Amino acid sequence: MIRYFTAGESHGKSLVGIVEGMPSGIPISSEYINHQLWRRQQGFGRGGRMRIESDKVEILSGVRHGKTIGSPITMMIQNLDSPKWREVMSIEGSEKGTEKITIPRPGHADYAGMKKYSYDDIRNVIERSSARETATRVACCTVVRKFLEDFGIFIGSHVLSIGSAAIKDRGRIDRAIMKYLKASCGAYKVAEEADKSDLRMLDRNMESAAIALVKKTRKDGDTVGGVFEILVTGVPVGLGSYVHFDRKLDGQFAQVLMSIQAVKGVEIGNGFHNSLRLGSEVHDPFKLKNGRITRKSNNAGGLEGGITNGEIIVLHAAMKPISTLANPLKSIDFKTFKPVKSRYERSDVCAVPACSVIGEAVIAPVLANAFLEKFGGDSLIEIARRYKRQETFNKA
Ligand code: EPS
Repeated sequence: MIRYFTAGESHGKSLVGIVEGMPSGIPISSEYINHQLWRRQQGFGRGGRMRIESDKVEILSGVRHGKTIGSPITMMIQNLDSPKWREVMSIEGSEKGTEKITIPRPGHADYAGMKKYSYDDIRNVIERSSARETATRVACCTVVRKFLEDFGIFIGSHVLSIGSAAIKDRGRIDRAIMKYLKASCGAYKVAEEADKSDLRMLDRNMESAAIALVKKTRKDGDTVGGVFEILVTGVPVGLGSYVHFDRKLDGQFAQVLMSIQAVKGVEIGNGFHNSLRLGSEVHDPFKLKNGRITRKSNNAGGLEGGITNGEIIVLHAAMKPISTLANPLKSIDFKTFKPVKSRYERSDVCAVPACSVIGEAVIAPVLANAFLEKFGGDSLIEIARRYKRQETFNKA
């Protein structure tokens, strides 16, 4: 099974990730990973830090002559901002002379993290709870994503709403998406189209409204969240389990998406909307098309009973507004226990586009592990031999 691990503080020297359990023979390059890192850094509404960082991965182990060799893959990303933080983040030596952060930001991990680890300096919490960590997560998951792509499974995403600026004409967007999905890279074509927009929105009118909203939010010293959609194409029937609660794929997708900083809601297919409708309106009737079993609709989002049903996987995730506000909320100074305004530390106003790219990445290991569970093997060649694509799709 594939596992990965990330380490590193936001303003420390570098971020490190280790991916373990990758089969051998998967072609991979730092250039391929760097493109995903670049995508994660884009989006209107990001703060000053993104003008400093230019994330590039250095692969330190597990890849030889451009292919995975089955051993753990170690990757490192330098924090270009770190020289300014050398004293504050010093690994050795005393804390003397370093300012202690004692005012927690509401909504951030600051207060709960400080209490959990008995800190008198919230800097220890800020550094690791920061969404900077997702740079390494994307690097690790991109290696896994490449494995899926080698079997024709492609992941893409786009943004549905930023605050109250939400796509209204869903039918028009769906028609555009259906056209994009015909590309050889399936759902990734949706990602490429969304990448052309500053907010990764497929509806250009809504994008303008959303950009205006982000600008106003920044001026007001506030922050704004949003909702994004992830699509996966080329997924065979039967990944996951209805037998074991912990192997149900919908549960596993929810876990990894909820693990992204600031994500507070996940929906599989039209989950919430379905709850407002009758069963006869929700469940996706079967039909035969060119000798293939398919559905008239996809309200289930490609998952029934915790198992992939061969339709496109559709996931939605909601990101709350970032909790660092330039116009801060009330807090308490834990040095004096006096009420004060919360601290402001450089941050983003809106990071929903970045979050959607992270969402694409984090679901890859869930899918890859379910794929390996069914078709497993130690090398790309061995797995390819076991995976007979035609038989695993919905043939009548
Ligand atoms: C973040 C605060 C900001 C963001 C950061 C996440 O960083 P800084 O405190 O250095 O200005 O830019 O995101 C990233 C650095 C990144 O690479 O995504 C936070 O508090 O979570």
